Amino acid sequence: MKIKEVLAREIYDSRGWPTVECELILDNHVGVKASAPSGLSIGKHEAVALMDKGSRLMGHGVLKAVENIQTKIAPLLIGQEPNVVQFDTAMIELDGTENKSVLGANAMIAASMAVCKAQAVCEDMELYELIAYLCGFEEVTLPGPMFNLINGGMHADTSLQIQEFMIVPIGMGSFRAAVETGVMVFHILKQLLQQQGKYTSVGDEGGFAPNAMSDIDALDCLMTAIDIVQKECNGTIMIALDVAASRLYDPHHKMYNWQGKKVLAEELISWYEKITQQYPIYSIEDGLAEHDWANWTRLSAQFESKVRIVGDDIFATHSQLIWEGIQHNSADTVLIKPNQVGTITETLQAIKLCKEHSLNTIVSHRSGETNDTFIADLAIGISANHIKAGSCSRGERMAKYNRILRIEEQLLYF
Ligand code: 2PG
Ligand code: MG
Repeated sequence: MKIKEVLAREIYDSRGWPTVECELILDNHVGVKASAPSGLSIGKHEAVALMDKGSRLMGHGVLKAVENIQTKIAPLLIGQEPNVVQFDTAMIELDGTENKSVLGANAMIAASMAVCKAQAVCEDMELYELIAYLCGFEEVTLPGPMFNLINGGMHADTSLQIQEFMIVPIGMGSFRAAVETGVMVFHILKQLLQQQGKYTSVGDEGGFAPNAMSDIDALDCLMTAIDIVQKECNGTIMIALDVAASRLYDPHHKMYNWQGKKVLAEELISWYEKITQQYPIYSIEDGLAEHDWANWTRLSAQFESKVRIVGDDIFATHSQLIWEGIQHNSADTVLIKPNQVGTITETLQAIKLCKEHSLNTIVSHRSGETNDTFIADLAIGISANHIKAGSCSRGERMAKYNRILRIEEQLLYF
């Protein structure tokens, strides 16, 4: 089956900003669509999304990226059998830059995901099956969910410095049971916040965005909710944090702006040490800034085998940076966000590198999302350790978890 038509358009994401959607129509008239998510705490190594600038939509329009699909990327596809590896290779060459700034990473990732979906249709496979096949994996396992129940940092108007307070249900027996646990903690947490007179409106990723709370207050409140639900479930509920510390870093003084003071990396690490003694901390993501490589090694050594140290901005899903991280023992876990690198083929290369070096993987959404559920299939296809797709609310977050629930059913009964 060949690609007959390539369409691209501007659609709107969960924050109401424009993003790129690519649609491919095959010979048999079957169509597939894919859309680019967008981040807010963006790493400096991330592939660059092309924005129109100017006054329309406050400069956030993506019509140039849309046009790039229509005029430059489409000729690579029309009349071809969909083959994501061949296509990505040609598209990377056509772009010709390190950071995907000519075609735009938003155009490229939307096209790359769409081709991957079209290839799955042509091969008569589920998307996660094709992804497993492309990686050479014979079996798949479901990821464990990480639910971001309290939103801070750049994702909400709160005074919380930590960007994400997540819960990680472990050993629940199934993905469904893990979701049930997450949902229960979410609803109990809402009641607790209401009792304390806090706002229960939600931030960008569907987690609560409570007013007048310190990071420790948030941890305490989350812990109370966890304790209540923990009594009713079989496994263990732990906490994962995304500090998104690049945003707290002052490169000039090599210090962090932390809780009203300027502190050294050592002091931040001591704070992490203290909280891991008080709370069941499973992992710490971006505990240090992307510029602070030397201290990442120190952080990892300090928490080795106690708490997972997760690299997001520092690796930006780039194999080269992950390789450097392996050399320096910077982290034991890598966050995987396809739009950070700009194509699915490069994302799968980064994942293979992680697997070869026994690094854990967490497939992640972005704070600006659409209803595209590609990352759910990606997390299963690569047997990621975890998926983080937001809280237990907001349709664009739940769409990912619901897709995994459906696949879990398929894997159990077929
Ligand atoms: C992160 C992500 C997703 P953003 O930092 O891990 O939660 O946020 O998409 O804003 O970079
Ligand atoms: Mg992060």
